[in-house]
Amino acid sequence: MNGMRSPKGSQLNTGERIPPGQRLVSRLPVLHYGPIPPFDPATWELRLFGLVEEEVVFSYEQFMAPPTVRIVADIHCVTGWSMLDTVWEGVLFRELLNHVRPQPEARYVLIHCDYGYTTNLPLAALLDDDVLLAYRYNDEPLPPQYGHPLRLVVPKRYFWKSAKWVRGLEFMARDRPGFWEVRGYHNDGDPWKEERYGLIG
Ligand SMILES: Nc1nc2c(c(=O)[nH]1)N[C@H]1C(S)=C(S)[C@@H](COP(=O)(O)O)O[C@H]1N2
Ligand SMILES: [Mo]
Repeated sequence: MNGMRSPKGSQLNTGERIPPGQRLVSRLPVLHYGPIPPFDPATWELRLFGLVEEEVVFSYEQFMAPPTVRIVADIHCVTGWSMLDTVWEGVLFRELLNHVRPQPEARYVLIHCDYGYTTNLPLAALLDDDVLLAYRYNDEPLPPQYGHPLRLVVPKRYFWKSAKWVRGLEFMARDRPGFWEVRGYHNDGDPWKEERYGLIG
């Protein structure tokens, strides 16, 4: 496509940032299953449940209170596009552990979204310093199609793990595959290892 490639010089610089089998795009494509959910700040909540000492429910206002961080991340979609230097602001996932205490057996998290979309990650992976629950993108409020009011951003995994419209975090002792993981996508989804598809399907 026209205008999708960087000029020659910067392509050399950015080449080592593009995992195998990926091509660069300059705008974030909109990709999801199903419709964009409606948002009502009065009824929206984020639920932290499962293997936690005590369940926590954040209202929209409460969730906006913890300190904000800003990350610049390269993201890679399993369908083959990559985008460099995306800018996200929100709350670090690991900051949530100041608000909820996972039980010692909790080793995995299932992310629950509106309309039943889910994705699974090891708790350890979510504690990385670049994993964010984001509510701003490129210095603007997160647009509805990109997950408003809240999405997960996990730069080290293919982008289907970066769940939009997040409503619940379920702490679990055993791993449980999410929406795409059940349908044949790889359980881990590391772009640098080209973990696109799993063993099922
Ligand atoms: N809730 C929800 N989150 C989702 C999806 C979805 O279908 N529902 N699709 C995933 C996939 S497959 C991709 S590639 C990215 C796309 O994010 P974007 O539309 O912001 O580029 O969202 C991910 N998060
Ligand atoms: Mo995707």
